[in-house]
Amino acid sequence: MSTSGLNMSRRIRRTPYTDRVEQHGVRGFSVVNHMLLPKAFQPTVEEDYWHLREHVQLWDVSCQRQVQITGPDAARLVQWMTPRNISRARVGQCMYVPLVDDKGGMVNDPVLLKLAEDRFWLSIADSDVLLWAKGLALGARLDVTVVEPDISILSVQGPKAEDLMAKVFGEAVRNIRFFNFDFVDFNGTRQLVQRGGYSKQGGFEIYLNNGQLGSALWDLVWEAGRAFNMTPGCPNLIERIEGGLLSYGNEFTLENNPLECGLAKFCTLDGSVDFLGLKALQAIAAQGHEREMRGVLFDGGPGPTCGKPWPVMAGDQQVGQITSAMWSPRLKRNVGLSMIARSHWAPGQAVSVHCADGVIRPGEVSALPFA
Ligand code: THG
Repeated sequence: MSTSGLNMSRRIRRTPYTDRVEQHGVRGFSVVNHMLLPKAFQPTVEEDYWHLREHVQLWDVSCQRQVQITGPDAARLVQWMTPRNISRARVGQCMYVPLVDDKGGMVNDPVLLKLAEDRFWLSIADSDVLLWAKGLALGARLDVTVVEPDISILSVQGPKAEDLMAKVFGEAVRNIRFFNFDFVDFNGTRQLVQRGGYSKQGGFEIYLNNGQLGSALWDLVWEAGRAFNMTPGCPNLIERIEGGLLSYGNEFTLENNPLECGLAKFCTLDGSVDFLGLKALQAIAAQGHEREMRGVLFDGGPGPTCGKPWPVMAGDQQVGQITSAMWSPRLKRNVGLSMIARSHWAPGQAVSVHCADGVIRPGEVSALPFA
């Protein structure tokens, strides 16, 4: 049984695609938003990596749950939660939005979809935004409804994604621009398709609005994918790190603010946008944040799995901790993500990484994304 190692129960939610993922021989799961996320299919992450860069993959990322906010105060609530100015977003547009609390701490980093002037989805990373949004709405007596709708994202990632999607859903999908969405017909149902996804190889996400249709959607895309050398896949650790895509709970938590996360460009702090953490982030910005997200390139051959943070040292001073790392078969070095202290965050600064196998691997700080 492919779920061995995880004791399954109703709390760990299956997805509409889990049956198919198991049939394809998934080799393990993680749990995100209380829902299964496939972790591997090919024998090695490297094989998946090269395939993702050259062909196209089908990913069950249903764990990217939607928090739907509707009603007269919907835009107000969304803006209250994020320092990014959403006032000029058009219907059909997506935005990557940091969510912060009153202290400026990161609550989540979802993709925002504007479905109508009074209707939004937050496509969330791994934290309970549904409860946070409901609590804020109740406390502030906002006229909104906050629910988790029956939406399950099937992601098509890789350089051949556009040709495959055009074959399955028609040529019009080619006109969808990055971080925009449109609707396609699927067996007489209307489904939202967004260009984007959790890789830098190009792709689309299908926001299936009826879990009963999961296997049928998987099968349709899978059959068409045969001509494109499609494989089942999942977010790839090597590709994600190289691309500088951050993972909530790994690279950053509620303890971090968006400036530390390198998300300053998504923060309007001049007071023209009113949100929950404005005062706190203004104070942090005035003071200057003390650490910031960077890449670390390091040698010493492939390391172990980074299951717990690895200290990043400069001499005997700890200047950071690696929270995700992997051997890059392309760069022929290890690539890692770490917040780095201001004193050492300039690219090129020499550091050493104290890995869990006891080996101290020498390296240097890098800008993100890695070249
Ligand atoms: N797709 C959807 N929902 C998601 C993710 C996703 N929710 C959870 C998680 N992933 C959120 N995190 C990210 C992080 C980065 C991006 C998307 C979601 C991303 N960033 C672009 C980049 O870095 O190139 C550009 C962002 C921008 O410029 O606006 O795509 O993958 N549905």
